[in-house]
Amino acid sequence: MITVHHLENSRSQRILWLLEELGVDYEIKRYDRDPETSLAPPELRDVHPLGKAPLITDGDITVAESGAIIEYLVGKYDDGRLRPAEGTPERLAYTYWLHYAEGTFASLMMIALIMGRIENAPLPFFLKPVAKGIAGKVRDGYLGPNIQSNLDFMESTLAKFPWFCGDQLTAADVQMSFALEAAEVRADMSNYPNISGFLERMRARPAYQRGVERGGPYALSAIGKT
Ligand SMILES: N[C@@H](CCC(=O)N[C@@H](CS)C(=O)NCC(=O)O)C(=O)O
Repeated sequence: MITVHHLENSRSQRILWLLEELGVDYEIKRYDRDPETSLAPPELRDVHPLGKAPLITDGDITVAESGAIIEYLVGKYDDGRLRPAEGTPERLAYTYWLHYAEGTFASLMMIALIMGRIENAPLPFFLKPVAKGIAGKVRDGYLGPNIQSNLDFMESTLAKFPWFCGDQLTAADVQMSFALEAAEVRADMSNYPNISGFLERMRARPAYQRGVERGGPYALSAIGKT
């Protein structure tokens, strides 16, 4: 039996969605974030030294890092539905989006979150303008333009097809879902109807809904909106 070590309001939600799409039996061990720091509790380090979610255990095997978990689960349980065949353009797109999600876009969402935290930190009044000034420079000079060019790029991809690799949902869409859910609350998404359509299609899937139902309340922090 697979155990998903699921941290509330986190990337591990997408592993629940994937397992529901695959129709695989699993159990959930739920962990709460520290209410002050939002960090994972130390018990997650008993499962893996880095103590980050998601983690899965399958018998003696522990897998960390969402892309690796997705590849492990798809390799073991998919019948060709959620990972395009080797050697096809769809497979190359699958590999690209699977890596892009964490390798490029999620880090921008993380920087947005950190800038929001810096701007809202409880500092003495005379330090607040300094913190806001530094965060503002990062936003204007790096974060804002990069978020925009990445959203434009995803928007143009989703103008061609309903899912990132074409007409069929793949596990790369599952991997992309978390960073786009974060973008929904941390960026201005009003000019991105195709990305909004992707998120709507995702939320309409019974497997996604079952994953949310089993995972418990799911809401991402809006702190860090650009
Ligand atoms: N690239 C890793 C990121 C893992 C990660 O940072 N997970 C977050 C959850 S969204 C976490 O565990 N945060 C709590 C903490 O850092 O203590 C993955 O995709 O698995």
